[in-house]
Amino acid sequence: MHAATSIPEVLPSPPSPVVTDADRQQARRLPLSTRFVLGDVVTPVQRAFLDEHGFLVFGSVLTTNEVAEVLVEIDALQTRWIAEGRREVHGIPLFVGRDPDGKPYIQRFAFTSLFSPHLHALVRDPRFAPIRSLVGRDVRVGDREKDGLVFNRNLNVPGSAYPRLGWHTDGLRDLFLNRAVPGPTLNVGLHFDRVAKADGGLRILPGSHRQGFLSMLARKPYFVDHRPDRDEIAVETEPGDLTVHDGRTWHRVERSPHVGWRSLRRTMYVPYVVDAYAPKHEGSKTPFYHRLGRIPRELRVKLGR
Ligand SMILES: O=C(O)CCC(=O)C(=O)O
Ligand SMILES: [Fe+2]
Repeated sequence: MHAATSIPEVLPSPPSPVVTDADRQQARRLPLSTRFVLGDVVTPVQRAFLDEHGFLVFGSVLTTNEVAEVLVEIDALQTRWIAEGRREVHGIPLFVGRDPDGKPYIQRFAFTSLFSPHLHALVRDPRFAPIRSLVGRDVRVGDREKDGLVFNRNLNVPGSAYPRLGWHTDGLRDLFLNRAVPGPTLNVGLHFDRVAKADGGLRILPGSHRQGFLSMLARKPYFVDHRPDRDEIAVETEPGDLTVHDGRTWHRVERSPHVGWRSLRRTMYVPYVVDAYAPKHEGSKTPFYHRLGRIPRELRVKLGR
């Protein structure tokens, strides 16, 4: 038995909004670049926009101060994990590359809320209750599930372990984890840098979550395809913005055209989960897609490509 594997608390969330045809029509008329305001509840039009396009952006959900506080936590975690020579957490590999000065730089952190009380508390803040209502009822934070609370730092330098990410849906990963055809899961991201279309960043095929299982399986070759799609849109973000995307949408992360620190793009993905409790622990097996990704990534870092 492992300590502290009791099921995390179910968090309060308001009821999901009732969506009418008028709401759907209104949502369809809004530009795809709409930045919504997060209130005490998700509005029917916001829900309709997510259902229609597969994603939603809420502007300035974290304050400037909160953004800075999270970054301090992550820097502290980097110092600690580099000093420990840590390579993985609970079977999930850390992506360790080099920063613009050639120093070791963690570019994908997993399970951060297990190591930072500050982050553990932040993702339970009442302001996220409406976001949780989008995910479902009886939502918990998956501190120990999947990859936990993930923090990404995309950087475009020689030796970067994570400059970009090829086309994929997140649903297929859930398929490998659960061995079941995935229903809708939502991915909730917090953003820490100003990233406009010209800076690279998140690209999504709007509406692709509605195209069925076959499209999810085979519309593009997973992760190796980085080519722009004529139907893709760029999700532009400001520090403190929150995004929600349906796990079945096709998306990718475009490499920044800038180099060095100017290319830095930081995001945090919050695992709000409703499915059967499946915690990871020390000694958990590395999922096969993480084992697969590890080899080319570590080679790239070594060769400084
Ligand atoms: O960096 C992002 O915003 C998205 C990352 C992503 O798609 C993933 O980790 O599955
Ligand atoms: Fe993804």
